[in-house]
Amino acid sequence: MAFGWNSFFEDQLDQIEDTDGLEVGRIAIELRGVLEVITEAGQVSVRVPGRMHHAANTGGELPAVGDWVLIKPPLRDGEDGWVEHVLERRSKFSRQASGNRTREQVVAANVDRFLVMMGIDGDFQPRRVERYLSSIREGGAEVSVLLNKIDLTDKLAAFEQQVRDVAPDTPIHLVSAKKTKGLEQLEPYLVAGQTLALVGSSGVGKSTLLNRLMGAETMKTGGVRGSDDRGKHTTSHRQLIQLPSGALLIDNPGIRELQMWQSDDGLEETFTEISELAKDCRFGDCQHRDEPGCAVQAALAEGKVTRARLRSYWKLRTEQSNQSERQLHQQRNREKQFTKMIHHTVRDKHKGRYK
Ligand SMILES: Nc1nc2c(ncn2[C@@H]2O[C@H](COP(=O)(O)OP(=O)(O)OP(=O)(O)O)[C@@H](O)[C@H]2O)c(=O)[nH]1
Ligand SMILES: [Mg+2]
Ligand SMILES: [Zn+2]
Repeated sequence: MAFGWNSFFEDQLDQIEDTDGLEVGRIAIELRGVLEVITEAGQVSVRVPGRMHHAANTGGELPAVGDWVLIKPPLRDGEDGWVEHVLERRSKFSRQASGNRTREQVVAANVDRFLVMMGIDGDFQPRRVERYLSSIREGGAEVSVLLNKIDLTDKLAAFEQQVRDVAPDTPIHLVSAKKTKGLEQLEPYLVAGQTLALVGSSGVGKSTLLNRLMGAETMKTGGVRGSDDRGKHTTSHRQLIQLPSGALLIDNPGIRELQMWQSDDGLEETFTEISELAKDCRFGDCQHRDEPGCAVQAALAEGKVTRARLRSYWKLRTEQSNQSERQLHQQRNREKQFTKMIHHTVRDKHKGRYK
């Protein structure tokens, strides 16, 4: 089994009691509730059974593109199969799902390295990169930044510096997907069995890059949109494909607004210079605002940390703690409803809704 299968997943099979009649596969596409799974026998359409939805706590446990699953294949042609088990993930990148509910959406699972893409055009917003880096690192994957469309400027150094300021410890690659420039820098990532994923706003050139790496027009690409119709995306669903090198690449629809799900450690790793300084603050819980003996404020006064950087640290910190509070609140509500839920499940079972 290719597609990134390795001993981490293989070992889990021994822990599962009854695998009779089940097949192993990796989720390659998710489209309106139907998952396309790549198995040794080919591609199979499967659905997520109701009991998995019921058992899901935050939504993050539900199978996502990149997950390895055990499936029950369809009995007849034209029918869908079912997901039976989701194998433990090596990494995940989650965000708060759009809408008001506190709900985790896994953008992609089991990704080794995310490529955060930004264009040198209307989309250029370095502050957004900090958000991506925090969320991705929290989920345990590596990350690099791709600054695309370098053919559109002759002031490249200035753009690059702005990205470096927000991603001091992250590999940054300057490329033009369309003009096939700088792509040789990505070769070390394109190792057989490694899974990469492209993320970024709509129109930054994710699918264009995928096509270049694929050497074929696999994905549809589109124009860059004005602010009036930002809701439209050229790529409408996530898709995992195997590149000629044997590496796997997940193309994602553009993310309009990345609301963080969790990013405690991710934040610390993204603002390393601030977390380093913070060790010398007088108070362990220093917010680096106006506390006495704050090493971060001292560095700010000396010009070693920029105000913009500190401001964005505060902003993401606050967002993160609000999010944690909401999650905690929801968890409590769930516990309260637990007995009620069991009741319902038992009743539904009696109605024969479950196989
Ligand atoms: N000038 C220039 N244009 C590019 C480059 N890469 C991509 N584009 C153009 O940018 C537009 C958007 O490209 P896509 O690849 O569809 O962007 P995407 O990130 O996949 O967008 P969504 O699928 O909506 O998320 C297309 O018109 C591409 O031709 C580049 O390096 N330079
Ligand atoms: Mg696309
Ligand atoms: Zn401090």
